[in-house]
Amino acid sequence: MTMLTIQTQPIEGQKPGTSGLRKKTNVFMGPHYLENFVQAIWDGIGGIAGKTFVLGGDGRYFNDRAAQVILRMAAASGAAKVIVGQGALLSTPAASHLIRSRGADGGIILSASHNPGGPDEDFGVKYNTANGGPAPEDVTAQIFKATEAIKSYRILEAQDVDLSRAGATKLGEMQIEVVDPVADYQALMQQLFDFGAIRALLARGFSLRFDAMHAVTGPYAKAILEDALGAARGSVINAVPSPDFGGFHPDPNPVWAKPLVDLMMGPEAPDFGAASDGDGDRNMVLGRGIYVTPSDSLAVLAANAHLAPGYSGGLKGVARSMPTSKAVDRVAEALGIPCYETPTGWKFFGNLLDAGRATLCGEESAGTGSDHVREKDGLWAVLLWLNILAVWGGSVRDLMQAHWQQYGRNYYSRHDYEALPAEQAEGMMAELKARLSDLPGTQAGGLVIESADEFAYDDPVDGSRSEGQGVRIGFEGGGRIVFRLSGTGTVGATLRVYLEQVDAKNLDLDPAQALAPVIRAADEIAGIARHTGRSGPDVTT
Ligand code: G16
Repeated sequence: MTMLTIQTQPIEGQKPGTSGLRKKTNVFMGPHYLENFVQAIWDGIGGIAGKTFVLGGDGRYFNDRAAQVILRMAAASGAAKVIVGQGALLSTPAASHLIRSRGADGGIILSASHNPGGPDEDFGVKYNTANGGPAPEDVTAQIFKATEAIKSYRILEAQDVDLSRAGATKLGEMQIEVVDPVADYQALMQQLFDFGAIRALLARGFSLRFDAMHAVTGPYAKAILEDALGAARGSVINAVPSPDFGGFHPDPNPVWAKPLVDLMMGPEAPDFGAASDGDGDRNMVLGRGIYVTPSDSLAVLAANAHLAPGYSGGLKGVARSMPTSKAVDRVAEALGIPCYETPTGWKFFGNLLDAGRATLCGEESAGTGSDHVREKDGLWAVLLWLNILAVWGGSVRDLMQAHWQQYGRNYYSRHDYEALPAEQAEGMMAELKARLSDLPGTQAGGLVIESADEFAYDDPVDGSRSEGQGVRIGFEGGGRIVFRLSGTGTVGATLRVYLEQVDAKNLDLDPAQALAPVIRAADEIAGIARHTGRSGPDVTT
């Protein structure tokens, strides 16, 4: 085996976004693109000699090839060991768990999450640190700096490593351990949840449908929901990971998981429905005839987590991303625990979880998780729901109704305007930011604006400050709009408009109706139609 040093030069645009570096697959497959970024990771973290890493991905197109390149580059730079998921597969939460449980120095996850996969779609590379979580901003800044300074990368000339079977092997001097991607994760779930109670619930005829969306959660959901818990065969659908996710977006929301939503709203609905995304960290939850917004899911899980063994001691605190609805805030208040508001991006929860300040975290973008790993975790959320329902005894609808009666209801929706020309989206945001100080006291959509600012986050653990994290508009009575540009898209700019209205009395309104004044206000305040020329959002969730 020969160690090669390949001359290269910086490639523009290798700045990690909200969650790693995401680009079109053919960009990643271009000359030196993946190699430059991987070498920049090694350089950005101060070298990898003698270190141990975890490696796996969501099985999308190029996952297998990229894994082989990364193994050869890790061996060439002196890594001691890489623990790889069989077939180069690992869900994001399972990778996070492996990094933690094996005491690894970090890990690389190959995924563009909920973005579609295939030769013409998206690919991504994400670096996680030793705590199992996404690299924080200071680390991604070092990696980006290294992409701008790179002159060469090191790679071993070698045959592919056989990743099709679990077991130990070597590449040059580096050890490779190929592991069953599901086993360790399943053991962790068994520690956190009362599998006996869930099994009994399912044995009583409680029916469920889990849509793995042709993505990585399929094998996990089959093993846990069907094999271990006894859900009827066929309860997990689209369970075989495919490189292009069957041609769909593996994004568990009412748009991309419409067949599941239709089923849950129809006469044949099972008791419980759920879906997960490309890399298994997102979740969507539904009951018969009811869709649970991710923000509500976080609030309900926080209020009832103590019903599951892993959380029976109560929660130390909760955290939500800024655009996530404030439903969980009232639960935290009632429980007498702190509630943290962080910028969008799971990486911002890491310090709070590590410091023991928060136990549960969640985001409007279909993410919920806890301190069991340092990523959001789709199947974990499903199991916590099932454990709660098994103990609580009622349906999803009953649980939501009881929750809203106690805490009031936060009607919530997100409007996405996708693939906008970047200058157009940035121009709109700049105009909006310039007007912020004039807005309080004025009216929009018939609502009185109470506050208007741009969110900045001061991390209470390490004191770091993150500015420019989205524009917040607050209305009298508790309504809210947040405007921000996505950090995960790969084409142009995506404008996200987050809409929220609180109602303590009317708990059964159509969300679109409850939110109508806030939606009108969003356009009046930001001039969305004027700037974008669009009459409405591309995706409403
Ligand atoms: C990632 C991040 C999340 C974030 C989401 C959307 O999720 O981990 O924290 O909420 O992107 O981010 P944005 O609004 O910037 O597009 P995932 O599931 O894509 O890894």
